Amino acid sequence: MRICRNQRCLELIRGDITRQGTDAVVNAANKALAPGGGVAGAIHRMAGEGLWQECRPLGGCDTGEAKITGGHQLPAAYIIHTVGPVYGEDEPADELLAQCYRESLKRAEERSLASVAFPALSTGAFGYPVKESAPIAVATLMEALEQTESVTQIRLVLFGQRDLEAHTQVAKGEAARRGWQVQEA
Ligand code: AR6
Repeated sequence: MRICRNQRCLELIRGDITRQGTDAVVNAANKALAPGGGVAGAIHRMAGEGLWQECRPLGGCDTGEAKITGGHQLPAAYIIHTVGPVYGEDEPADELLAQCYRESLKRAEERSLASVAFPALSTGAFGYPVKESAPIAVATLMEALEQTESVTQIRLVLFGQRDLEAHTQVAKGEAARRGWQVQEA
């Protein structure tokens, strides 16, 4: 499913972030930018040792910030690493989560990239309930797409069917409210 306005689209799919051929993919990173579990583990495994070598000298990343590296052996040319809030610990969680999506897009804009794929940040090991995170992710990305220059295509890649359905429901509601067109896949 895609929602579009002014040739800018937010697409929602079920899939694996490591397999996306967008200009950049976003990593749900830890503060050390080290290989870990979930998305970070999958990205580092697929990208290869060169990614950790590039990440190590970057000095880590704070919650709500984003850093960019090459894509190494991923299909995407770049990886944007952002550290989401740990639910129940990092506050204000909603603002920090929105900031992760916005800061990631700033790194993409600095490189004049056109397409970026995101996982559902913070909703795995960091414990953010999808019911609460989905409206933040969708609204933040739609608002960002109204202001970006180079980025015109954003893909939200959800790992499970329930996560896809939760985000799709929110996206349809926001599309109706903000006058975006819904294109069923
Ligand atoms: N593609 C797309 N989504 C995925 C994939 C994948 N290959 N694998 C998992 N997900 P998480 P976080 C979903 O835990 O909550 C790591 O250990 C998953 O189902 O990757 O931000 C890091 O090192 C969930 O919905 O990220 C950090 O320490 C979502 O992606 C910490 O976890 C995010 O899950 C970051 O935690």
